[in-house]
Amino acid sequence: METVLVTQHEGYHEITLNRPARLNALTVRMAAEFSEALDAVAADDSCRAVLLTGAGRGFCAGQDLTAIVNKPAAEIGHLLDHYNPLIRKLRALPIPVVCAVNGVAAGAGANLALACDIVLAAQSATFVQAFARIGLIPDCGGTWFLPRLVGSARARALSMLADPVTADHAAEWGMIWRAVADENLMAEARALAVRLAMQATVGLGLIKRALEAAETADLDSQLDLERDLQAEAAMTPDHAEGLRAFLEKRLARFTGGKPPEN
Ligand code: LHQ
Repeated sequence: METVLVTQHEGYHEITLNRPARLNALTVRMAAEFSEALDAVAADDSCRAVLLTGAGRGFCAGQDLTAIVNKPAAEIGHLLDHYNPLIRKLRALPIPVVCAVNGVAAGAGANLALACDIVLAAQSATFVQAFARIGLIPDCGGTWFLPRLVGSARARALSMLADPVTADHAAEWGMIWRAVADENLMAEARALAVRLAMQATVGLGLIKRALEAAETADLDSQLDLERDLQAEAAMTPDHAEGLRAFLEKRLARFTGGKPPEN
């Protein structure tokens, strides 16, 4: 792979968008390679978290605009058939995805970051819903993520004005988890990925499922879902280990193992 780099660390895969000269702007090829990297994550039982970042000074500048200038307008929307599966895969992965936003995240690049479970950003990074500047609308889930994360008033202004938001501001608004000093970003993001990879993996996947469902569910059905997923979580060896560790007053040693088959 060329436009995406994958480094396999103990417990997690680090995926790096790799077109630094274009601030990692997205192309159809990059989407295909990213998708392949996510399939490899899903196929690797020892992979218990993902860390996504960008090479060079940017995270991702969204769609590569040089690749669409000569495209017939009628084909532009279809480009999302290449990007939407990435958003769906990130949300459906049963393990946590950490995003380290190392620099500007613009257009689809901003929303790719927002699709991740825990987003850290370097203090010098900015988030720009750049679409309105070129007469387009937020995509890659932007119209779904933004109002949920920052509320309707901010979502509307950010989408229509396309003003950059600093990492500190994004954290203050709840758009991301935390802004960190530039020089600490990767160390903090890797420490977070390691920490998550050592947790009760099946349980974390079930938390992800429950929170995703909650975005569109009513309380009644969410209570039922929590009951069902809790029953699944309770069957995992990591739940038993967590309880034992509590009673023995020691740190738990989670394996991420699945519940025994009936
Ligand atoms: C780029 C890009 C870029 C190509 C910087 N493409 N080269 C739309 C259509 C269809 C379906 C799929 O989905 C989408 C969704 C979208 O994502 S639409 C939104 C696309 N993105 C943008 O409109 C952002 C365009 N970029 C910018 O506004 C600026 O580059 C930002 C604010 C990201 C960064 O500004 P600076 O830090 O000043 O960097 P720069 O502008 O100097 O960029 C560095 C290089 O990267 C430069 O190339 P050069 O050869 O001059 O050094 C840029 O042309 C190139 N680049 N974004 N999206």
